[in-house]
Amino acid sequence: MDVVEQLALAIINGKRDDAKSLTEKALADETEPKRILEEGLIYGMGVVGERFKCNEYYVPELLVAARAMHAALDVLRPVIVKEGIQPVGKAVIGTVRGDLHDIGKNLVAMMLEGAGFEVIDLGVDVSPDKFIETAKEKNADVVCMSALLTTTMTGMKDTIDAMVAAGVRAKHKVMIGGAPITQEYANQIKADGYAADAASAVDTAKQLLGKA
Ligand code: B1M
Repeated sequence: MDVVEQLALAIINGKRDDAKSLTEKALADETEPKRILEEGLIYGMGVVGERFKCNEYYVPELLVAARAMHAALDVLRPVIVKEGIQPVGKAVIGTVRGDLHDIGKNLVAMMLEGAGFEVIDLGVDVSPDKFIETAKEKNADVVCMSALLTTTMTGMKDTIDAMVAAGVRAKHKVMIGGAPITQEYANQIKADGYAADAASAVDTAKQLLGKA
């Protein structure tokens, strides 16, 4: 097993220290950074996502894998930036106005990052204006909204309506999710995509950008 395969395994098994040292070793061995990213980090997180989808992994395994992925990414990021490797896409993500739940949103953010997206995380209680302003400023491909309360999920429609009013709706895809959200609701408010969990969110985001 070469160093990149070992790195993927470290991520799958949530071994943070190994992920960091294997990334350092791969770079020291002059392994192509793109290969470290794609066959180490992204591949590893892809396996984690698949295991999560089929209930082989649960939230704790996802969190330790994410921790390992971030440790590796911290080492790799400056090299990626220097080499000008393009992300799969840019995603702005946040929990909608009035809603403070962020565990699911954080999982979605980290799975997107693990899949090679640049993720701008606005946190919780995000107003429609903040989503729009950031999406415009960062030239985001996709605006990702999470909601956990039936009383706040209407913030998704408010944001889409505000995007229409601001004339930017066609510029950014919109993906939504969260416990009370359904595909029917996504259709109703004219979101472009819905995902039931963090791993499916990666598939949906890629489909929306034609990169599936
Ligand atoms: Co709150 N809470 N909570 N809470 N809380 C729920 C959601 C609730 C169902 C509990 C209940 O009554 N049974 C209920 C909502 C009822 C409803 O609206 N139908 C509720 C309530 C009522 C409240 C308060 C109003 C309670 C009160 O104060 N009276 C209050 C509201 C605060 C506010 O937001 N303004 C409140 C507060 C809190 C805490 C702060 C204490 C805490 C949040 C801590 C935090 O997030 N940092 C909390 C928690 C932890 C929960 C429960 C227990 C767990 C939520 C969670 O993190 N799940 C929840 C009950 C439950 O679900 N068992 C509950 C784990 C997480 C991994 O799942 O977020 O669904 P989830 O994310 C999944 C998918 O939904 C999906 O992917 C994720 C991973 O697979 N997904 C997306 C999520 N976002 C996505 C976005 C996407 C795609 C997929 O694309 C963009």
